[in-house]
Amino acid sequence: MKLYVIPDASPRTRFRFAIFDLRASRGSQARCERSRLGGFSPVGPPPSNLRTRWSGLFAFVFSVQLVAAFHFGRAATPDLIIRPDALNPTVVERNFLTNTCEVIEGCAEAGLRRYLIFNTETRNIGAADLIMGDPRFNTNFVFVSCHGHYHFSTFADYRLVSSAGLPVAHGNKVGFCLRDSARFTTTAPPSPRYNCDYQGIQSGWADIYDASLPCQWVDLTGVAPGLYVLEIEVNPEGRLTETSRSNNLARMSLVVDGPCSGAPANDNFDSPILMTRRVESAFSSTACATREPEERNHTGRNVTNTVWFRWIAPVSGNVVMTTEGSTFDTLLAVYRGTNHAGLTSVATGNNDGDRWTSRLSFTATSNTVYQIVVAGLANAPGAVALHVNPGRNDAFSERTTLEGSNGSIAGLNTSASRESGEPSHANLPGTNSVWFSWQSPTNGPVQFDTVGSNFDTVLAIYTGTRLNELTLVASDNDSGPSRTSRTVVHAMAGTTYHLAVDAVGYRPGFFRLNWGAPDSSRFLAIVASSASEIQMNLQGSPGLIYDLQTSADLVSWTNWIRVTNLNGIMWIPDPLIDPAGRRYYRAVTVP
Ligand SMILES: [Ca+2]
Ligand SMILES: [Ca+2]
Ligand SMILES: [Ca+2]
Ligand SMILES: [Ca+2]
Repeated sequence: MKLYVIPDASPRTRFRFAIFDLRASRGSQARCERSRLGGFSPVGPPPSNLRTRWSGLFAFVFSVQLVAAFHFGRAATPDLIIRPDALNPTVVERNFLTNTCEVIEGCAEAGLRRYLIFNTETRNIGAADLIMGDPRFNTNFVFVSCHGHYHFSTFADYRLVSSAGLPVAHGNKVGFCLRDSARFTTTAPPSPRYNCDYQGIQSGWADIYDASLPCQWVDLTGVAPGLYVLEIEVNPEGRLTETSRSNNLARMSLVVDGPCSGAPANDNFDSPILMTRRVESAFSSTACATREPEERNHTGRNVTNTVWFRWIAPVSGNVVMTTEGSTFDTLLAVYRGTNHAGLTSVATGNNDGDRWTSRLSFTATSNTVYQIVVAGLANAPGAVALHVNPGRNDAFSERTTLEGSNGSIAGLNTSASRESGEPSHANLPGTNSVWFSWQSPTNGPVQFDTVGSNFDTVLAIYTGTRLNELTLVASDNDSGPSRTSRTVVHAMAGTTYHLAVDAVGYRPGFFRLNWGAPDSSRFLAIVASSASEIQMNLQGSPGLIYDLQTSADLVSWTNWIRVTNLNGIMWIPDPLIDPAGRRYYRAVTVP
C-alpha cells in the first residue's frame, strides 16, 4: 500500500490525497477500493515534487480512517451526463494549415474540409464534485506544448454513426480545462469552484464546450449525404470514478447534406416537395438555396436561402410540424395561397423545437393545401429535416395509410412507444413502434424494407383488425444493409396489411419504409408450355438486365441469352429443351 498526502495551495482544501493500488499489501484487511473513495479521482504515480510521504503502518492506519470516513458517505460520487438538447450541430467548412495545433494534435487534417461542429454540456448530476485538481499532478493530463497547457485526452468521445452503429466520422476532442461553466440547479453552490488551474465540476454544475472551440467537431469530409446519429459519450474509458456510466451517452438523429453543388430541387415555391400523408418526413438542404425575387420575409426576417414543401392535409385536426434533425438554426413558416403575393400566414416557428430547431402547430382542414418554407436564421445554411406529426402513428389505432404498388415514406419514431398487448416484432423487445396500413392493389410478391433508416430497425407485417389478435405475415430484423430490415410478402389483391417499424436496443431515430417489387431477382415458376418448350417466370426490379445461363451439372455454366426485365415480371420461353436431358438455369445480373 502507498498513500500520499500532497500539500495543496488551494484555499478550499488543506491537502489532497494521491491514492493508488489500495488493494496491495494489507488491502485484505483494509478493504480499500477506489470506488468507495467518492469525490476523489484515482491518480497515478506520485508527482516528482511530492514533499510529504507516509508508508507502512502509519499509512495503513491512516487509510483505514480515511476509508471509514468515506464509507460513511459512500453514495457521494460524481455522475457525469451529456445534455443532448444543447448540441446544436452545424456544418461548417474550415481550412487548417499543417502547423496549426488542431492538425498537430490530430483532431483535424490540413486543407479545406467540412466539419460538423456542436456544443457539449457535461453536467455533474451526482452528489459529489468531480475533482481533477491541478493538472500538473494528475496523470490523466499530458502537457501539450502546442497549446502551452495540459490536455485530458479521453474526457469525451465524438462520433457520427450509421444505422449499424458504425462510426462514419470520428472526433478526437481533447479536454483542456474541466471547470464550472454554468449552474443547472438552484440547489447547487451558487459560485464556481473549479477552473483551469484546479479542475473539476461541482455537483449541480456543468462544464460547457462551445461549438466554436478547437476540435469540437467530427470531420464530415467524404461522408455520404443521409441520415445519421451523432453520439457524444463522456468518460468513455471510465477513467473517472462516477456513480453510473450507463447515462454517459447522448444521441441525436440528424441529416447530413453534401457539399453545395447547385440549387436544391425544392428551392422555388412552384417546385416544392409534396407531402400528402398524415405522418410523414422529408429532407432537403438550404446550402445552395436562394430567395426568389418576389419572395417575402419569413417569420419577420430577411432570409436569403429558402426551401419549400407542400402538404395536402388528408384529415382535419391539429397538426404539428418540426425541423428536428436539421443541422442549423432553422426558421419555419406555414402559409395558405397559390403564389408568393397571395400568401397568408398560418403558423410560424423559430426555436420552439428540440435544440434550436423549429416547431409549430395549427388546426388543419382536410384537403387544404399548406405551403411550408424552411430557412436559416441569419441565413445559416444546412441540411433540412421536416416532420409532419412525428410519432403520431405510435398507436396501432393511429396507423398511417400507405398507397400504391410501390413507394417510400420517411418518419421519426423517437417519441413513439410500445403499447399494451403489442406483439414482439421479429421476436425482439421493441420500444418505439410506429404503424402503417397498406392495401395491396395486386396479387404477387412485394418487398418491404427499411433501407435508409439511421437506426437498427425491425419490421413486422400483419393482418387482422385488433392489436392483440394480429396474424403475423412476415417479419425481419437485419436482412437489409446496416441492420436495416427487409422481407417479401406474397400479397393478395385487396388484403390490408399492417406494418410495424420498431427500434432495437432503445435507439430510435429517422426511419425510411420502402415497398415495391422485390429487388432480389428470383425464378418464381416454371411452366411447360408445350411438349418441347418451357417458360420461366423471372421476378426482379424493372430495368435490370440479366445474362441467363444454363448448365447440365451445376458446375460449368454457359451464357444462353441476355434479357431486360421491363416491368418487374417476365416470362422467358426456352424452346430448346432436351426432354431426355437435365438442364439448369440461372440469371446473372449485368451491371
Ligand atoms: Ca454518468
Ligand atoms: Ca428558395
Ligand atoms: Ca407504438
Ligand atoms: Ca435490425
